[in-house]
Amino acid sequence: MAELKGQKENICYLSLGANLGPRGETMREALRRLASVPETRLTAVSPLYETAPWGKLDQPAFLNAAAALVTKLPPLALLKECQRIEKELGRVRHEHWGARTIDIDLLHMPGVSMEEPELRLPHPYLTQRAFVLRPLADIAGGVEILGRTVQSWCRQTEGQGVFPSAELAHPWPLKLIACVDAAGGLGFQGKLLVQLPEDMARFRRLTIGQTVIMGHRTMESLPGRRPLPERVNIVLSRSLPTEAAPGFVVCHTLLELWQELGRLQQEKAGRSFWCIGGAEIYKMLLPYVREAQITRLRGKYTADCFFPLQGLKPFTLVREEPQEHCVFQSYEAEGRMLSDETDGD
Ligand code: PH2
Ligand code: MG
Ligand code: MG
Repeated sequence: MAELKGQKENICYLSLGANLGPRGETMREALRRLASVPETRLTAVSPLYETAPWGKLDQPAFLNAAAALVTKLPPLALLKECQRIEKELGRVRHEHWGARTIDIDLLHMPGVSMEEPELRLPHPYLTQRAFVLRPLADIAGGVEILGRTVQSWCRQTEGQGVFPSAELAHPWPLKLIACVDAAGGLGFQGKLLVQLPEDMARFRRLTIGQTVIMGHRTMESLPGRRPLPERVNIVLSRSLPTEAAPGFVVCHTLLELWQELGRLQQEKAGRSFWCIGGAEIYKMLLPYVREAQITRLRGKYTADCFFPLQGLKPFTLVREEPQEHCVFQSYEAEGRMLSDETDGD
């Protein structure tokens, strides 16, 4: 194997899989913990995939993803860190290839080949498994392993039952905040329906120090077209040129947004990412939202754009706080947090 000097940085590609318990939450938590491994940076995460069990068929479907780390740790030290995270997240080792709350495997470190009892690199089944190759192709399609690119290995495993997982495709779930009238109205002629001091105070309290994600038109509606102070301001727009929005981070695709959120997460863990509208952005990002704070205005106004209220159906209303002119509602997406985990489901 290549000598890994203490201070040299190496790339390592990993595979994550879960098929017991709240799989999406566990995967996200594993990624957050990988992002805080010492001497290591998490540099890329694939979307999550829903995959048919491979090898041992009589077990629940998996969620799988791939991630890339840049690390100064030697392979066995990194393996130990992954095993620690598996254990912390409730991994119990039963049977070979059996069901698990979380599995984190080292796949490949360019330039490293190793055959130790604890660790073989590249991973011995890598080239046969679509559930590994498909997510890996998203973040490292051009990388060569055993003389062929990941993309090319991936094409050989087509038909193994690997599907993008719609609502769980992002490791850092979003929050959403909106102010709507009785009919779901959001705004009229590019402006909010009303400027309600209690709602504005709530918005400020929740988003200050955090990241806000908005569409092009919402950005245009901000006072002086300036970013909201004391917040990272992201604009998601297919066509807005980066230089046309000083003070904003412009993302042109969802993938760019996920990459930006990954970078921000790396910079400072525990930040919330608030989707603040408008209508199109709410609609596009709602599948990735885990918490929604909705201010319901009591009256009905003239509106020309609307919140996708039917999108809140899978959510549970967990709190209602009546105010003078509105009601503050808090919704949570289905799916338990790690801390309430009981048995596998
Ligand atoms: N992991 C296994 C065995 N089989 N199948 C899928 N779909 N995903 C996995 O992560 C997986 C598997 C052993 O680690
Ligand atoms: Mg495995
Ligand atoms: Mg493993």
